[in-house]
Amino acid sequence: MKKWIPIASGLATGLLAATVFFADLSPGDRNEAIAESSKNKTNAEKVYVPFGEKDEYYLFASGGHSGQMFIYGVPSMRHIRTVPVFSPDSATGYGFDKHSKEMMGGFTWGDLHHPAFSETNGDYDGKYMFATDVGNSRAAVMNLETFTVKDIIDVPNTSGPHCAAFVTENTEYMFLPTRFAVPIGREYAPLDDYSEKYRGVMSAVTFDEKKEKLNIAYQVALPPWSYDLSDAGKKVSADWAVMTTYNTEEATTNLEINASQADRDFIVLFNWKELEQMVKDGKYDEVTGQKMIFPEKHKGGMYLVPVAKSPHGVDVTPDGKHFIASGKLAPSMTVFSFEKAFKAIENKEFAGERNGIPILKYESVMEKEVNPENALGPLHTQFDDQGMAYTTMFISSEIVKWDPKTGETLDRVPVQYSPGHSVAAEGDTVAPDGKYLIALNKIAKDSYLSVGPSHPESMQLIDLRGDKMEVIQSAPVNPEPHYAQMIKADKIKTITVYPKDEKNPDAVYNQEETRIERKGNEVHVYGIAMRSKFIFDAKAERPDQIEVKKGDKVFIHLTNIDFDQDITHGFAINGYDLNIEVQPGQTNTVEFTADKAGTFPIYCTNFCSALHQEMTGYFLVKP
Ligand code: CUK
Ligand code: CUA
Repeated sequence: MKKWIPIASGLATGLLAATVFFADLSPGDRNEAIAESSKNKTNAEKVYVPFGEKDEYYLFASGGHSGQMFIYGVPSMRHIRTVPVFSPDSATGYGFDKHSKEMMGGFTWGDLHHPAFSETNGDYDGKYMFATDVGNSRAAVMNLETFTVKDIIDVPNTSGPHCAAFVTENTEYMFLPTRFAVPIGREYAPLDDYSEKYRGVMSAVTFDEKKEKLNIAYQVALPPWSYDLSDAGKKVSADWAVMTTYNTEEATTNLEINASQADRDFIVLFNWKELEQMVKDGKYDEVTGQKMIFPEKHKGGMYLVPVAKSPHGVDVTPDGKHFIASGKLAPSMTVFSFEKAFKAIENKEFAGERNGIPILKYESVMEKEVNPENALGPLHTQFDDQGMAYTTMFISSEIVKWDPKTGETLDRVPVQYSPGHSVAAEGDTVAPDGKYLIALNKIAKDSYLSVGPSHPESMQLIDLRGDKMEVIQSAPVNPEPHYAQMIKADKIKTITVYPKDEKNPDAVYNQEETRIERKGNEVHVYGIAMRSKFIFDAKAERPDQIEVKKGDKVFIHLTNIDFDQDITHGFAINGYDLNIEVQPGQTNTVEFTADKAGTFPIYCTNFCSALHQEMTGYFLVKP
């Protein structure tokens, strides 16, 4: 095993590694490898994307407590777009128009931790992106033809579905375990009743692609522990999923000490096909409108695997044969075998149970413990095309490359600083690409120009193609990417304009149909936006004027009839705290009460033509 030498002597290590690496190859491969490495491209060239060309991958980085998703291009690491998911965003009018405001459900922020692509046969299909909100316990789905959020649901009985918008091989489910245990229905219960009344609920969420709606299929009432990271099985383990837990001590205060007492916590191993069958067989209770499985009452489908205390990440290998757990407090990565677990379950080799869930013996499921020398704080693991593992070391600030089969450490690279997750190209699929890895660093410190005491986070692009990992680009990012997903760019098929929807009663596609209708104290405007004017009622003396009475309920339906690439219009009423966006071909509605009398200019907020400045009108409110 190669010894880890600090950065100063890194070059010597690199040379040594290169020698070993080349010696292992056949002459042909060896020449090719030397030719490749002798191209000696500078890092700048490796990340340079010439004008007219595009990046090879999309990176979707979770925006943490911004409630947004950040879209980057790889390898340039250019920030392309911020897509609001759980928080309103005036740049796109998200949270202001009727549909997104309703989806937001009155919440004004979210904490987006884990994004996950929809999958077909274990591969990203480029159709949808799912995400979870730890802040207000929600889940969302984004359509990748338009990069817009289509549905958000509340996840009842849980508090902070931290982990896991991780999805199964054919997007049958995403499983959302709760980070904080709460009483079912979030009813009041003193913390003295914690073990008895509190629960850690896992929710199985389905997605109806036709309706673009999320639904909760069933929930499982687990013991009152904290559920952390999870991953869905693949191939041989496709019917299974795993998640880590901590605080199996059931501490209710001072968690940093009390939740770390026991030597072991658990990984929950569950068979979702079996849970699905249990629900079909009626083995559940109806609670708060949900189908809730109580394991102490209806046994089956769930098992506990002991693991080093306070585990954080758990990741399934691309071949689906193993799952690897890492814990902040124990400096090791533990490789577990699904096959061994299946055998132990078949033979009922249990070592007791907790709350009706059988405990498997550590020795009968564990395959190896891997402890790279001086590597501290392992958190999350990603994989390349050869099945090699890359684990982030939060404390020793590095990525360690290792072989899950042998446990051998193959390479290490320092990152700036304290990586939480990393993400590999196509990393959560059954066939990762192996080209790039991005370290999602929690702390940037001295990396960029200072913007005051609080610094951005940093994302560092690592080239995996050579024999040594090499950091080739670094990009600042807003707080804070917890996890990310990297997908081949050609898998995503965006549309350039919204197709006409003649069935939409709110849409108008020509001037003759524009009109303002009054029904009691409701005013409905059916207008169009086009370069470079608004037409709310073509027959009126002033077609770009809307007049209402104070107290009226106003509905403005606006269709952008510029069926033309990148011609987006905005619609704002000056002084009314309103701004929506209509993308090419789109119809959007804003609904509000005219509670202020007076004169309020209307204007287009999104640059659309040389006469953008002239794209205005008046909103008049009679007292
Ligand atoms: S978690 Cu592990 S570093 Cu995935 Cu929310 Cu942040
Ligand atoms: Cu329309 Cu600016």
